[in-house]
Amino acid sequence: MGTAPRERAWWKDAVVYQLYPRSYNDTDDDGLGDLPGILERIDHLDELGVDAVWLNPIYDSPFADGGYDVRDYRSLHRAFGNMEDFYRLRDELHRRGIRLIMDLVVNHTSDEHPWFRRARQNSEGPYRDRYVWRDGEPGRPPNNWESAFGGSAWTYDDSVGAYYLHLFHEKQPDLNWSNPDLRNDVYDMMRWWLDRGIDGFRMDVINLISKPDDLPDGNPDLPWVGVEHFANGPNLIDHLTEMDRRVLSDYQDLITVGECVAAGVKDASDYVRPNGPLSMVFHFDHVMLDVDLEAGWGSVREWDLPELKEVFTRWQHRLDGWNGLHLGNHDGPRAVSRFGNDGRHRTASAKLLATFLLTMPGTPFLYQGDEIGMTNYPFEGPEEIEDPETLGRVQQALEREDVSFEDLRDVLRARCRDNARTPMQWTDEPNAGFTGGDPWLPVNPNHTRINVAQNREDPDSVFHHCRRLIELRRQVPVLPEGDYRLWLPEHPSLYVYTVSRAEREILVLLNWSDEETPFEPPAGLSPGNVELLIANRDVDRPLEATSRLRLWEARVYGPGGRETP
Ligand code: TEU
Repeated sequence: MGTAPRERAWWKDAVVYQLYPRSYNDTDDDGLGDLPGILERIDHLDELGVDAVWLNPIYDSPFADGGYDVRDYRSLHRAFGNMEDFYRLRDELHRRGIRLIMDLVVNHTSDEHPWFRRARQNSEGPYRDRYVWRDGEPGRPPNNWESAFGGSAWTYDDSVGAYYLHLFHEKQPDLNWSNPDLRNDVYDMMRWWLDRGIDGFRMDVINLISKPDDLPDGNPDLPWVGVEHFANGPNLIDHLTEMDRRVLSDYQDLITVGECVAAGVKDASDYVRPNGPLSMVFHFDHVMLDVDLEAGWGSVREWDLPELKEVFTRWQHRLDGWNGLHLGNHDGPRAVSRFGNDGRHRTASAKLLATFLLTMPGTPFLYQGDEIGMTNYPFEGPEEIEDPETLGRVQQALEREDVSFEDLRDVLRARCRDNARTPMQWTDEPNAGFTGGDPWLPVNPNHTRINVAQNREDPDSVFHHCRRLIELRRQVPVLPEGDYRLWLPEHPSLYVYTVSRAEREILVLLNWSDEETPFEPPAGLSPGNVELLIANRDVDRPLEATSRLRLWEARVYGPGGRETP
């Protein structure tokens, strides 16, 4: 550390590891990962060198949607452990300088949450208004909005004689953020966790919390009908500002990451502007590239590299605030299967993707398993799937059209959220060392080749490449906050950019393709006195003498001599 006091927020220099607890490591052989399991593997996180861990929900839940259906915000699901386990994990992470980020799921609760149970029971009581109800006839929902998991977003509740809104599973009724008591209770709950020493929240679909009162029909041609009304809604900014004033601003040094569906740079700029309520957002623009907007879920669209460059470049240049960066999470295919080549060039392409993620300005989130290049799962049938989104969508497709499960297999293999949720691959042993019991989701058969143990032994592995990149990011302060500039925007297979600040410039060369590709430094790009900082293949020539980049080759150049941050 320099002598000047650091006024900069810690999260600007951080690399965050997203950890999906259910699939990380199981210590009691019930087939589900647990907090003691994370603790057992804490050295893995430490060696990788990450600065923070975001845990997907570990709250008490019936698990209709992987824990995003919370039954009790203030207790943990038994399978994960108890609060003692939580405190131990928190302390051991903190002892290693790793911060802890929890998932905040407040667009909806479980239908088993006491608020919803009371709301159902008593039309006069104070809880009814905490959810979004509308009168209606069975079979004629209040509007055409769709659930993200297929079908109408409305379920008729016989006992109440009205419809309730659920933008996700029918066991996830949406909360009514217009209700001040609800907001107070949410803020109290947030304080409860912050007082337990956590370092921030990742806020689930936070830009969906404000719905317009008149609930207008959505454009039926959009892949998620109604999204133009329920995303970035009328009172969203007010709610976020109030949350900031009433809770967040009382705590120092928090990270707040808003997951924002269907938010463009303009919307996002309002949420992350300096001193705004959120530190950063996750947007979906790059993960939507393979979605055919007309055909929706049941198709996979071919995308090309210039489109991907355009997305990242737009966010780098136009966002008025700090960027959150990710290439994958628990909601989709594996990064290497979606953006790389998970066949013959898996190792090289996984390293290229890590090079990209970890040299972009902003805060990178590395999803568990990507540090060893884990791939999609070869799904054969619906019995291997737990994900309610995939099951809902498959059912919808089978009902509507003349298709069979076999017809859907390719789409499903490309899209299913369980691709990212299969157990972490620690070893080549049965169940990949994840559990001594029956894993809740099948373990990818490729764990015999792709696992942490093997990665650690091999100095050329994806793991060691990620580890070195994280170290490099720490030593080169230009990277998190420099100015990004794209070169060769239209080149179909090379992604070339510079990140610079003051006199320092980092050059990143990525051959994002299966072909060896000629390379000539573009006019105007004259990185003088450059040293190779890291590469994913042996580099036998200096930059000036380089005329080709090998397939999936990634190189990072910068000024010689590293700075002390
Ligand atoms: O995801 C938000 C979301 O919109 C997802 O449905 C995503 O678009 C889709 O899965 C992509 O295929 C968040 C959580 O990350 C997800 O796990 C939850 O299911 C969802 O919210 C509801 O809480």
